[in-house]
Amino acid sequence: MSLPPQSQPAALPKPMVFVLNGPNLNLLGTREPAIYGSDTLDDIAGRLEDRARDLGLEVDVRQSNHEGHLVDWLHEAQASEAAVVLLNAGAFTHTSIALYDAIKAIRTPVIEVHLSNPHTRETFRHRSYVGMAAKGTIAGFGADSYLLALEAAAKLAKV
Ligand code: CA2
Repeated sequence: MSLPPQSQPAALPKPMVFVLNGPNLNLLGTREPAIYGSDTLDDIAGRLEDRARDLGLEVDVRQSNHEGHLVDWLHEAQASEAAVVLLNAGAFTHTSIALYDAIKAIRTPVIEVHLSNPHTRETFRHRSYVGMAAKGTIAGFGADSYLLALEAAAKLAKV
């Protein structure tokens, strides 16, 4: 026997995954396809939303060219009890002690994501302040890096 709709328990909210993207990633798909692929950030967001639905997760995909926005969003992830953050900090990866501190300051696990593999590129890309603070890193698989990171996020969120 099924309960009348008003007596049914409310559906549990799905774990939220913030997907934060740093400088110049708004230009994805328009230039340097040999390095970054031809998908736009909107294409990647669509693929993440589809996979998140299958995994029982919600995704909130954002991009900013401003370091402080990324810091604020990391704080927001913790305050809003997001389950996991996927962070492609772009070039701030290699420069930002503010992002290192923000990742260390929150309990929310952060997965570092890169389209390319920075270790096969210029030496200035070999140091990652984000990677020094992150739970783990997925890099070098193009747009699939984000999808692979979402699989890891599902395991961390235990869905
Ligand atoms: O491989 C990645 O995902 C990077 O985070 C991309 C950053 C780069 O500074 C990191 O070392 C590795 C650069 C993003 C720039 O995105 C563009 C997209 C289209 C055209 C030009 C730049």
